[in-house]
Amino acid sequence: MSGLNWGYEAHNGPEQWHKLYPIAEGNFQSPVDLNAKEAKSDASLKSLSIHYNPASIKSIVNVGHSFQVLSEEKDDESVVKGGPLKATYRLNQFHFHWGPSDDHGSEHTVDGKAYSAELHLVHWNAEKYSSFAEASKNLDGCAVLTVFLKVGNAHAGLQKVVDALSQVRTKGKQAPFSDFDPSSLLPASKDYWTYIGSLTHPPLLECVTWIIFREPISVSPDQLSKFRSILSSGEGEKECPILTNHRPPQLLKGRELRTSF
Ligand code: B30
Ligand code: ZN
Repeated sequence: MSGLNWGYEAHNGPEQWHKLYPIAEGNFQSPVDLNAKEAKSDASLKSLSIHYNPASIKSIVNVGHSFQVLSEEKDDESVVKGGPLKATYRLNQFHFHWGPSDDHGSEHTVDGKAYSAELHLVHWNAEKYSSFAEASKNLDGCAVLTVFLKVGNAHAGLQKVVDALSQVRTKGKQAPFSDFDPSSLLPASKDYWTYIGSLTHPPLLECVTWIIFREPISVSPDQLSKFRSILSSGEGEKECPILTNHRPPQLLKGRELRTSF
């Protein structure tokens, strides 16, 4: 495994990452299992305040291990605050994790059970830091709003994202993607789990306040299969679809796992 080509296969996957990224064996790694036995309900947790401006969303890009929808970062137009957060966190991008079949693909699990896929809305602390890169070096640097995807009916908001995937089929491709409201991907209930952890792939930095919604959104088998149709290979290379991109749960190692419910 060389520095640039970590991935999700046996030779470069989650079990190998610690060789180049020793923090993989740290005390604040993600994802984790959201276990009812470990979780403590915390009545003092405030409700979340989430404001997204569809005009902040600018483009979609294939990054080789996934695709990401990018938000403009120059202002506080799309932010989350409240809940466990002590600052306002600005939206940087959102992306998904999935698996080779519909029955697993989420990173976090609930009482040992995986969902089909997982959405990460990635934010950084723009009150204290000047970029995502700088923020990610600090424990209070990032906040990831997380939504589970459960296989069932097609999701209308998600379909707009799925329809754009044909424009970013190969690694490195980027296309305009605008006027999308990320709130359309949130569940009705804002009940959540929260804990302190890390980015879920290299560089695995321990910088994330995880906020994970209890209620999943739906995704159809056809929508999920389109996630798996994008390629980790570049244009003109041998076609290699991204069939899986989720890290398994890591140990909680004494961390607090709180619920708003
Ligand atoms: S996650 O939400 O914990 N899965 C990064 C951001 C979010 C997560 C994991 C990693 C990260 O490293 N971001 C900055 C550098 N990245 C771009 C990216 O956002 O994610 C470089 C890259 O590798 O393309 Cu993937
Ligand atoms: Zn992620």
